[in-house]
Amino acid sequence: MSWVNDPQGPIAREAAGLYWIFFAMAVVVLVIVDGGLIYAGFKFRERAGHVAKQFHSHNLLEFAWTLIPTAMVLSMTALAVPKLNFINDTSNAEMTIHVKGQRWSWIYTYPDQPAFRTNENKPLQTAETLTIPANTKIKIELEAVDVIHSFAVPVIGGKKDAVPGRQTSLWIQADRPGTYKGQCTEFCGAGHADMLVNLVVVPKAEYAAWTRNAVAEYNRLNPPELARFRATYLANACVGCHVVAGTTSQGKVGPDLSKIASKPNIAGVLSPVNEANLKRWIQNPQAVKPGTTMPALGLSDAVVDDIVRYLVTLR
Ligand code: HEC
Ligand SMILES: [Cu+2]
Repeated sequence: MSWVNDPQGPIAREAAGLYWIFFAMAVVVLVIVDGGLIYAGFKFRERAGHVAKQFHSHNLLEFAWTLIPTAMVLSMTALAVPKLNFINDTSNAEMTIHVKGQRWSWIYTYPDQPAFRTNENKPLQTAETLTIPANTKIKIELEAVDVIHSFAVPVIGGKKDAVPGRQTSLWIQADRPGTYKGQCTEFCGAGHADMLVNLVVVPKAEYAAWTRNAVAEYNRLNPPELARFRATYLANACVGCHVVAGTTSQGKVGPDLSKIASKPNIAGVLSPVNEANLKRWIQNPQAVKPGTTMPALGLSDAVVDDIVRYLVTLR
């Protein structure tokens, strides 16, 4: 399924239409230029008894090869500008989702409306997956925390850079329910290849039910008594390298920590998995396992204590 053959939303459809027109123009140019070159090469090649005709300042030819390309470029512009305006027009969106790019995951914050509010009285946030209703114009507000990332889901179209210190936006819309793959398209470091966009489109009529379930699941995985410890974990660099299911921690560089408290050991070397050992590991992984690629982050004792109190609940 590629966006040119099988576009799944209005933006990709507009872009695919243009793509085929430009492709046809390019084929015509290829045939005329290379065809003429090959024809002339044979017909006028040097051979005994034949002298090639020499000419320059041929007005008709010079006009033709100036005017035809100019007309082509101008017509491409005339075709493309209205499409670009359409693609860039984020007005009249039915829903706005805030998307934050950080090494190496996307964090989606749903609208600040009662339906999306969690037990923390904040709008629902997800990281693995962005779920939207079908046939609905969605505005995406983009922000980047660290370096430039780029949000793109080719089959439904739309692509925009997320730039630190600036807010950019685009809109997306999918014709049909399904799962669509996208990717950060701006190289952003070691975990770049894992910075995927997993877009799930549900039927419009089922979106309210999806929202209820998603909020309930979030509340189940994020009980209020752990709020402070979890917040400390989520505020630190761990999230860029580790997954904790149901949270915005979706880094794929290190092991999945969703069930760390049920594991027999830490990094294969330190057991059991308890607060003291986790603290030892986080404060100085190199001392526990020389050569490990997890860095010491130089966090204060208090911060590490909070983090390990959260980790021991993950089973
Ligand atoms: C730059 C990436 C990176 C960062 C940042 C990072 N880790 Fe890790 N972490 C790793 C890697 C890689 C491993 C695997 C190390 C090994 O097995 O040698 C690991 C292993 C672990 C383990 C053991 C997992 C297991 O399954 O045994 C724990 C627990 C852990 N990290 C917690 C943390 C916490 C908490 C933070 C934040 C304070 C953090 N990490 C920050 C990359 C990172
Ligand atoms: Cu990125």
